[in-house]
Amino acid sequence: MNFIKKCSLLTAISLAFITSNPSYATAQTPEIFKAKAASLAPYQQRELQDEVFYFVLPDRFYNADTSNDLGAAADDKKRAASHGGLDTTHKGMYHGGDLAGLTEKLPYLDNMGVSAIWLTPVLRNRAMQAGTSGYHGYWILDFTEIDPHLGSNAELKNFIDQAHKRNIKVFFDIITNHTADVIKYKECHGEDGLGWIVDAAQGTDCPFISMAQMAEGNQYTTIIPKGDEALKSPAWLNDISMYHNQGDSFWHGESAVRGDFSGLDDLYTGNPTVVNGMIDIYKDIIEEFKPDGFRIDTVKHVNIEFWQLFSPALLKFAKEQGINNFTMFAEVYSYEPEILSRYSTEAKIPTVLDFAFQGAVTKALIEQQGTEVLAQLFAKDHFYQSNHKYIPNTNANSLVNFTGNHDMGRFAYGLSQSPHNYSEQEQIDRNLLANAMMFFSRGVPVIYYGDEQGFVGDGGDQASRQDMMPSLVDSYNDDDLLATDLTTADDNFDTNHLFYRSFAKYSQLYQQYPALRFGQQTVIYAEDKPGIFAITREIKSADNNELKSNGKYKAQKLMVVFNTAITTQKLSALGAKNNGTLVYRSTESSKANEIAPLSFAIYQM
Ligand SMILES: [Ca+2]
Ligand SMILES: [Ca+2]
Ligand SMILES: [Ca+2]
Ligand SMILES: [Ca+2]
Repeated sequence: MNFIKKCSLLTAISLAFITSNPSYATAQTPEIFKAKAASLAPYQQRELQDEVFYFVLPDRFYNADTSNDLGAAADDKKRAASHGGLDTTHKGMYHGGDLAGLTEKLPYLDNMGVSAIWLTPVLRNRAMQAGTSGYHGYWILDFTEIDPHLGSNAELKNFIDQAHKRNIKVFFDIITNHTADVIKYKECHGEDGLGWIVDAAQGTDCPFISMAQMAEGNQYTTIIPKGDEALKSPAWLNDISMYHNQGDSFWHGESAVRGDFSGLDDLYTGNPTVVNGMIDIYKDIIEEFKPDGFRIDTVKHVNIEFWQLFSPALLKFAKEQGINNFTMFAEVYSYEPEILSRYSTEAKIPTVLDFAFQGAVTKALIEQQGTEVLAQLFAKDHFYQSNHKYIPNTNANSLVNFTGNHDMGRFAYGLSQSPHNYSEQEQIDRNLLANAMMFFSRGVPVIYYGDEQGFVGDGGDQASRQDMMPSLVDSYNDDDLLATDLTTADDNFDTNHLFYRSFAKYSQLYQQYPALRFGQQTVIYAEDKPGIFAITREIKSADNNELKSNGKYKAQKLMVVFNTAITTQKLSALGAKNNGTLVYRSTESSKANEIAPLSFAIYQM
């Protein structure tokens, strides 16, 4: 679609800040979009709720150093398993992006208002497994060094230094559930562990064997293929007794915790040696790199008792290392607040990614369910209330919001697949509104890399991990990106993209009004069909004492009104005499008391 045509369509919904600058499609100096409020506190003093996150797969971002594209040298005896895997035309292989590339592109992120970067795992991976590569980082062999495809330990330190100089935090994505797939079972992979002897009709899984079945003498015969005996680091990870060895998870019951994640060696996380070994591994990472926090992978697949020891130990250690606001958030793949909240309360992890939020926004803006689905979600926020020693006053404000990710796919993909057959313009409007809900409802926003450039994708997993640098993957490059004429075959660091600019504006508002970060949320209006959803965010002066390091905030109350309908809605629906002073609205409307279709407005009360 021609971009000029898009511009004319955009006038109906144009963001106010774009309206005031009609020449936005022309080249600008990126610095003029610098969105961060001058008042943004130094990173050492900020809490999780202060952050605007950017979640990125370094391999798919920017390749600033082609000399590391093949990873370790083929003749590097210690690291040969981390050599190769490069195929820039294949969505399941390494594409060359690296830490040097991320460092070079920090201004691009800074200017969008990003205050924290979450990297997919950067530790050294097995380069190849079952025909695809470890470009995503989730197949760790060596927990003590950086994957050579991404750069060196020194380059990671430099990246963090440069980010900190821009007042941007860096979060690592960590894994304790599994390592790369090294251990095999003779019953599935043969005597040498190199093949597959499972009945083809059963697929290529090694069926899970329960503990009850093991007690009856039914168990797998483990084997490490010749030459792979010392692949992992630290050395204790090469001990087969440190793993469950029960075959592949089918994601339910006992198998969800003790099964292998598609062959990835599932650690025996009930064993004190493993608990202490993992605590030591990540203490060393904290000590060496001084990251600002961790996102923890596959948390639901590890027993709760492990987290009860692991989380307090690391939070305490980080504090001792001088990282006062070090924090962690968990990936618990569940849409139920009752289940999600177990991990931020009982398991003692500070907070979790809010899959339930993602689910509710999908229902409201893709499926066109009533805005009451959002009210129903927030009605369960009390599940997150906790107050234990290392995590005082945890509540739903610290949940980590997102609209899509590298596993489930992008929000834009969900919209593109809707049976409602949304026009491109409506897909754009609905994306903008979903992002606004992510920023201005309670919870911390995460921008999934590429969303700011209108990436869509053909699905989840590999299909949602497009390149920001010019791509050679056909199934990416045939996508129709939103609000641009570019494709993923082009360089996509466009600081004039409508979505990039909207994120910059949202970030600015988020940083400018403490109530949008710390204010108690109250739902004041929802309905059983698409229409208005309204909340207030309030910091009462009495709350100040409860804000552990932010007692500085004055009382503040904002109202945020979203319109999920394709018709104009009247503010009078809220039944209030005084709706406050307009702070911002995403779409101009002819009357002050109206909210344009698929738009939102913020008022100060
Ligand atoms: Ca590279
Ligand atoms: Ca395995
Ligand atoms: Ca497990
Ligand atoms: Ca495609």
